[in-house]
Amino acid sequence: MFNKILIANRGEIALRILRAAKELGVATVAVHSTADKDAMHVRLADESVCIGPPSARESYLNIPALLSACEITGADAIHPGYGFLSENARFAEICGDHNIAFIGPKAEHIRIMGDKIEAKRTARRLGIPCVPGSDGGVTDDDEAMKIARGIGFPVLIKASSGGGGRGMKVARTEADLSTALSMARSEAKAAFGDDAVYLEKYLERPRHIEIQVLGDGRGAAVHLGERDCSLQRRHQKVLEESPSPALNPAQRIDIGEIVARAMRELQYLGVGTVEFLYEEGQFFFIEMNTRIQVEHPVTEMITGIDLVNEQIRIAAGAELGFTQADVSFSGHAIECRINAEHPETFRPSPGRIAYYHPPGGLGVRVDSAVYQGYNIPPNYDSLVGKLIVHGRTRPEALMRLRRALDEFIIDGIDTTIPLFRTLLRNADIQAGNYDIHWLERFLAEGAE
Ligand code: MV4
Repeated sequence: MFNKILIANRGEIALRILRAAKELGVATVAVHSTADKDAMHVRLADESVCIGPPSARESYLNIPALLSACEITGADAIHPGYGFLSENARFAEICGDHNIAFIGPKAEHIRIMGDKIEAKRTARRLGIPCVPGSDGGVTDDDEAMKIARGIGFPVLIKASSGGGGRGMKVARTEADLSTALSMARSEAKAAFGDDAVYLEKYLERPRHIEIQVLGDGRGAAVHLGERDCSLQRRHQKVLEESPSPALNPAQRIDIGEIVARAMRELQYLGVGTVEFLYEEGQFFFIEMNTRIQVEHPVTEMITGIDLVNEQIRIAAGAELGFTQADVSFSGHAIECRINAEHPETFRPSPGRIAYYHPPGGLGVRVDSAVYQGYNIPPNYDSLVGKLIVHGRTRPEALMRLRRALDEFIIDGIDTTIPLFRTLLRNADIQAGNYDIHWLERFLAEGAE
């Protein structure tokens, strides 16, 4: 096992990693920007190092500063959390070159999945069902038209370096295709310095369902079920749940087995998430994330498996230690992402938390790094915390979530808590009847 882990992140995920490290008996180093000197992760870690000014580029993304912090403190591993350097293959390699373990997948797999064309080619080779579309990148208009006619309109043009919704263009008819293609290309070039694009059948009303995986890098891998993340606004997830209200147990086992088999073949190491669009009973691969995700607690609550503990153990060379048959799923979990934003306009609301009272009781988990008197800096994302509930059934989880939201008091800033109170009274949400466009439609209609 490692002696000391440096946590290259901030906020709730830094605390989440600290907790896992402590339970493994491993010492921790927090790093922080000058804006985060009063952050809870700094206070709770065994040691801390200031690595730069508020701008993420000069602090949490500053590779030389992070390596120096390892050198100074004697840390032998880095956990990148999510965002920041978590899916930077070059950073994973650099850590290795400096004899520091990168707590994450092999650099090779991070690189493949970061290139969406390569990711899809790999998924297809591994027997994972993909959205019908181009076999690799598309360069010229005639070729694109041939493919589009073959799969049928509407089609979607995606940037290979994109992901998370950036750099996509829909072509509804043949007349739109050439313009959509050149716009997607130039936007991709400007945003990512890479104009490679590919083409897919556009699915009109899918759900976003993702499969959590865990592998030991030596051919053992399991799936830990799915999360339904269809409730999104501007490609930001708002609420996640498991199991998905749209799946039956047979469908869950089918797609889970396909993904687990693929991860065994790949000799995948660490945690990962294979993302699908799901429509009319069929799954279509879109992307794979090679990091711990914000919504991982939903899976932890129904499997009882500590995903961050597993990440650390496996990065330290441990075997998986259990098989698919040892994984069982119990009850239902739902997560709400509480942001420091106005609940209707979504305007960011940094500032001082004047009063803080988190909910508690059976089946309630709050992953947050804020506290009463804490001043939320304006420099980073607006996540203040995650409220996760578990119940034996979905109705029980929903009831518990409404109860917990009513207990949650955060004064002094705007938060999205009132939005969740509204959403959880809605009949579609209660019935699990929603797709990836549901929330935007609901908000546009004036959230009645
Ligand atoms: C799609 C799609 C429809 N058809 N691909 C957006 C984020 C990126 N990860 C993939 N995305 C989409 N890909 C095909 N072929 C619709 C979306 C999409 C979306 C996907 C998941 C969750 C929310 C979304 C919101 C808008 C569009």
